[in-house]
Amino acid sequence: MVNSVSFKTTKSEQIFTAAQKLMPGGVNSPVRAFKSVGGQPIVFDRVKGAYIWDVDDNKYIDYVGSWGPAICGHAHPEVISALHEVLEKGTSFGAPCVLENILAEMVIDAVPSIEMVRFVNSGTEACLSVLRLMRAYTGKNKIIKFEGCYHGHGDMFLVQAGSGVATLGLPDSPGVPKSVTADTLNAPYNDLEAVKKLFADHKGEIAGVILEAVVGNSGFIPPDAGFLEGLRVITQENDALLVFDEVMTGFRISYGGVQAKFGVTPDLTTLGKVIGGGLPVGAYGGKKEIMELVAPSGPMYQAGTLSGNPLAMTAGIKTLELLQKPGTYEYLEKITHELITGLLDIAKKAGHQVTGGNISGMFGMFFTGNPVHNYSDAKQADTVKFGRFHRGMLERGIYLAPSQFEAGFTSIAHTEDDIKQTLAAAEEVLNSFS
Ligand code: HOZ
Repeated sequence: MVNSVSFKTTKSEQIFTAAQKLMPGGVNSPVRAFKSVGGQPIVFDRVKGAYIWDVDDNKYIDYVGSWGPAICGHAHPEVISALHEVLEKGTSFGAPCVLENILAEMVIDAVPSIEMVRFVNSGTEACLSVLRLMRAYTGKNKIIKFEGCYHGHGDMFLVQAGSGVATLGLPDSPGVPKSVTADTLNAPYNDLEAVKKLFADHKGEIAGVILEAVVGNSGFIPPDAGFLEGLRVITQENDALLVFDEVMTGFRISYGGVQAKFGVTPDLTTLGKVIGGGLPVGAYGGKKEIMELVAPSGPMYQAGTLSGNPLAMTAGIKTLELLQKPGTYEYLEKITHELITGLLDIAKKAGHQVTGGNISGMFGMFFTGNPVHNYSDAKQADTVKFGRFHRGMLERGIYLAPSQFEAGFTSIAHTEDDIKQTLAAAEEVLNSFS
């Protein structure tokens, strides 16, 4: 493990300097560029279990987990060995394979709302497709989303979005015509009255409501008691669909996602991350009656050359098999709760105003003393302090998401000792600034 004195990132710096001439901002996805926390991003070389090593051979305890997929720990031996076996048969068929049936059955068995599923290649693709389906099924165009929720980079969703848009403090993106977002209505998360008002103001025009049922893209924000239940009632009363974007939370908050944990069943669900076990994947699914509108069963068109890819299906199947072992979610809850309560306690004792929490292996801490119920509350957090915290932890071998507006993730590979080491590092860092 590195310490703040021995921390050297010479090779990372060289590679990232070269990358900046080759790719916009030197990266292929904005948040990882470290823009909001300062310093240069670390260039990584390899991963294993709860750890990640950079090109200078510094080892870090990893709480990003490839932004969620690595719930069993990176490069789990069973996932790697299953991949080797399938790799020998080739990398892509562009045609049906039995692995799709296996993963589809596992998803349908686990996720209460899903009776039929379509695999795609990313969470963004899943959300774009589900949006088309919401409109195709209801014959209505408007949708309600929530400020600070992120549903990928589709045009229609880039209005007061979370994740990189929030991290970089960007306005709604240039290149998205106003006409395309004219049907996107935004409400504050956890605000049922605002949702009721939108339905009243746009009577008969709203196809449905889409949300991160537990938010991870404005930092970690759980639903208030009754919020998800309230949305279920309001959408039913207005002949509108309820859609849970569980790209981040599916198979993480519980095996059946937020919907199984909170007992609220949406009409449609999007998935990604965990179900690909670290390979590119996404999925959308829901009631059979709705899903049968998708081509070639029905007229709503959506397609993909690499969809149902055998390697992605294999990594997904193995990952879900591993998650089915008894005690998985209890363990994730235990270590993640220890981590977040420890961090909050240390921060408060060091004189910082903080708030935060976790559900299962998803967590977050904001540098504000006020409760955070929505994106406006999250924006009150002190991002300069977060930047100092992030840098100090990095220099001590702890890799946290480089943004105040991203949730953190643990895995079943994280040990009690990893948590202790993380808290020891936090003790030093949080007492090093006021
Ligand atoms: N949108 C993801 C975070 N919520 C991925 C960010 C990245 O890979 O840089």
